[in-house]
Amino acid sequence: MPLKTIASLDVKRLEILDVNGNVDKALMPKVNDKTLLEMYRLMFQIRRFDERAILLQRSGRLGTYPMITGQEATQCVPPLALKPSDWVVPTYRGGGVYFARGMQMRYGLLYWAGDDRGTRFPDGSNDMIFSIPVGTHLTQVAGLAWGQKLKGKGAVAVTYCGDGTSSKGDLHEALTFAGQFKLPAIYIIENNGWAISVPRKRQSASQTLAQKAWGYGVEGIQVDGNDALAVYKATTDAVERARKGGGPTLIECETYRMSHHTTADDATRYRDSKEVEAWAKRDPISRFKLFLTARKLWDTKKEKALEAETKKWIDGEVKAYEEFPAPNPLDMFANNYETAPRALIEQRAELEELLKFKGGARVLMSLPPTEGRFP
Ligand SMILES: Cc1ncc(C[n+]2csc(CCOP(=O)(O)OP(=O)(O)O)c2C)c(N)n1
Ligand SMILES: [Mg+2]
Repeated sequence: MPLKTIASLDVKRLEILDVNGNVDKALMPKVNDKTLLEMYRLMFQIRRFDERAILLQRSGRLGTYPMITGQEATQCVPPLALKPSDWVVPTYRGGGVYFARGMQMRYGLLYWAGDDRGTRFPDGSNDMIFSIPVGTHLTQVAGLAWGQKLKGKGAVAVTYCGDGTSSKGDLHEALTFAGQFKLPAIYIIENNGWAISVPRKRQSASQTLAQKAWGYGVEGIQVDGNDALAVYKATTDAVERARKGGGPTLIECETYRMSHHTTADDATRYRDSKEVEAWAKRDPISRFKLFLTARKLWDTKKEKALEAETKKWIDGEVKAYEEFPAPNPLDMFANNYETAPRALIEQRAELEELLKFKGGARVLMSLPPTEGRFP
């Protein structure tokens, strides 16, 4: 007797816009021209911002920076399916998410200069700063979604993690919880092909990352993450379901990290340039431009105007970032504890004393390594 099939997996992949700008009309989501143009503006501007941030880092004007290029659709489009009052927690690579959520990018730069004043969100925003330890936010977002469910006002919580991070236990715990409590949570796996130097193939034996959803009673779908229309449809569907009490969704956006892991990495040491060239042909911005042009929504004149506007915007953000008053070194002790432990109180007092002397901070920097100063 053959065994009975008691459950089966049916993993779907959503693709709407091909690399030549052609659309699968049957799958085309309802989206007005204004939103389409906004998608393009966001993706275009964050690409230019990324290029400038890299130049700033290379010329010593910015700290380590994680590149976004190639992932613009996955990052900039889901926020368009949300309300400002929803909750969003991206990863450290999520500059495009924050930008689409209305963050002033001078703060994005400030953050990567090591200044915690860079975590400034638009007034009224519920969004949160990412965690550098990968995946630790995933269970917190289940908690956020649970809070929203209890409040009953229909808000959703959206979060991101990388393909590498999807191997961590955090996602297992978060999805178990989100599935069981039918939470209004959306988990986007930003599968960019690499976790630093580990390729997706070596990351997990799972055929897709989307299918992990089935293990937890969560809806799951794989999406062409370089296809802004597919990302928009998958997110709007998931948001609608979540707002109606239909529970969580896991969306695997298959995209590609076109650049290094961060400015501290050299991807040419571990990956084949042919792979990068192949993905360049699947660029999310160029195919969207072809689509807009065919719809008569875009032309070279508009492109030129956007280019000029973008340069002006970035110049302004960089100027504002570089003109920020220097931080008070004592700020590093703020906002960590409600009641600071004694060691920190002593260290703060020590620094305060040193800062009373001219060049005091420099004296501190030139002290020998921690040896002998900490038990
Ligand atoms: C808990 C933890 N372990 C290790 C690291 C070091 N680390 C930083 S990024 C990264 C790879 C993450 O890859 P992925 O999740 O695919 O995200 P991507 O950088 O590709 O966006 C690792 C292992 C970390 N930040 N946190
Ligand atoms: Mg990755």
